[in-house]
Amino acid sequence: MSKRFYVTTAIDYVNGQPHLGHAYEKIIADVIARTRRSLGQEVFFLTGLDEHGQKVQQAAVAEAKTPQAYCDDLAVIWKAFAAKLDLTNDDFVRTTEPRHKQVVQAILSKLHAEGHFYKEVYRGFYSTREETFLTHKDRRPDGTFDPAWGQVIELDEENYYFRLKDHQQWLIDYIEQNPSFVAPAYRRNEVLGFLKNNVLEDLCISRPAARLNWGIPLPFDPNFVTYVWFDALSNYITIPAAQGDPGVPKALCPQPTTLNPPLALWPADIHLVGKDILKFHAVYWPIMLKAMGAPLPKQVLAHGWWQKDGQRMSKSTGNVVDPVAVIDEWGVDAFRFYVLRELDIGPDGNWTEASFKARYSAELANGLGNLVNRSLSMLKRYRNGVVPQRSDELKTTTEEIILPTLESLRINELQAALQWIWQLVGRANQYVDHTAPFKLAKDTAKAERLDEVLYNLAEVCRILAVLLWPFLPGTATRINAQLGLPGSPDKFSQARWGGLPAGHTIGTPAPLFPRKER
Ligand code: ME8
Repeated sequence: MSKRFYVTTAIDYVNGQPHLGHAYEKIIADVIARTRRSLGQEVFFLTGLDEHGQKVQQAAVAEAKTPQAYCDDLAVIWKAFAAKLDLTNDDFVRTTEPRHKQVVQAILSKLHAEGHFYKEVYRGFYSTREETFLTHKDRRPDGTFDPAWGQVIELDEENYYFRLKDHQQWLIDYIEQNPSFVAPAYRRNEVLGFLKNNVLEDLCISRPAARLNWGIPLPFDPNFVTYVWFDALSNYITIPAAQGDPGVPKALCPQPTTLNPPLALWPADIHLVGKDILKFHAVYWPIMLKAMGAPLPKQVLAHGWWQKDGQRMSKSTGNVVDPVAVIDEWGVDAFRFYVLRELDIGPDGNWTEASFKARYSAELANGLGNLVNRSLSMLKRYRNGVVPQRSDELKTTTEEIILPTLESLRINELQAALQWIWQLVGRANQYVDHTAPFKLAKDTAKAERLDEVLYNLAEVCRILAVLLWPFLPGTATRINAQLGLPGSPDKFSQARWGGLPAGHTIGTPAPLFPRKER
């Protein structure tokens, strides 16, 4: 039994409709999952919804629904959204599912029994919007709180606390000894800076049921529900635990696995998250896991945030990008391409309609689309669609691109991989211009030369489909079909020069990215 490559995304709050930021994160995870599968690894890709807590409860009340009915209705939309993005997630977790709740309670029982929690009265400030306790350090010089915290109330209540600060030095040492645990490197430095310059507060892991009842009851005290972040972070391990994963401590698995061989997922290979929730994943989560006695994930990979037209996206000002509308108009691959090509994993990005259209036109329609369409159309027209004898004229050029593309993909440099692939698109388009097959076709004495050119172009198209598969799966499959090849080009081992056999008849060429006159 071999461990699968296990990649997760943040689970989204189900208190509204999916937006560009959600889509971006899920697409990155999908490209990573597809890449690993194409490299020949077994993969498990998990995404899902964060359904408990005050925000969801309030949103449900606003729609006069029970929280569960509200979540059930929205879960349909979010699952359809995952399909719309062409995600290949292997599972979809909802934190209201029994399989999740059962393991969260097992975690809480174990940590409670082992003395990781204590009960204490808290007197102080509380942000209802962020469901977070605030301290004097969070106050501005004039004594007020930043409006981003929403309504801040004074609280006086008893809760359970997790002894986080006991593990502070251990975590600093762990991150220093495991440099790839947090990526990119500047995010790791941020986490280390935070840990070295602050004393960790113990984490409040409960909310009194009298104030908030939309949560998982504490198994050892029914007057409290679990703090939503404790509940949500646990999803990464509850799904493996629910299936009896051999990598998860037995005390957390409700029953031994019935799968043969067992599904071995834990520890996760990559937790993909936005920069705003890095502290939860790089500080709270590893300490929670250490207390559970579970191995730590290999990496927390933090991506940046999208703005639109240089401003924060916000429903109230209407400054949002609706991914579904963009996909309906331009196609899912155009959307996937833009977000991955425009923004590397790490920095913040800015969506503008002008740059979306510019990339669509230059790189997709005139770049890739034009190359594939003219290459295959000429093969159809001049050779009746029959692939000529193998020729190796573009072999070295192509191999010089395949290598760094795969290297970039192995280290999750997705933008760099796309840049390499488009170098091949550019060189092949130049090759068409230099060799001018449309002129060669007019001279029967140049038939052999035309054969060479047509072979090289068709073979580059085939290899491009293989390299593009993780990014633009629909387009890659269409290129394959136009080449008359069966199935999807979903194994990088197919990216070897000479795979297209002489005498093979291609399918019907058709534009991949229609030009839009707008
Ligand atoms: O934080 N650009 O959920 P969420 C890029 N439920 N990414 C963005 C973004 C933007 N403009 N806006 C949001 C939560 N995101 C918790 C997570 S995980 C155990 C619990 C990203 O719906 C954000 O950074 O507010 C996060 O990674 C994800 O979308 C879900 O955000």
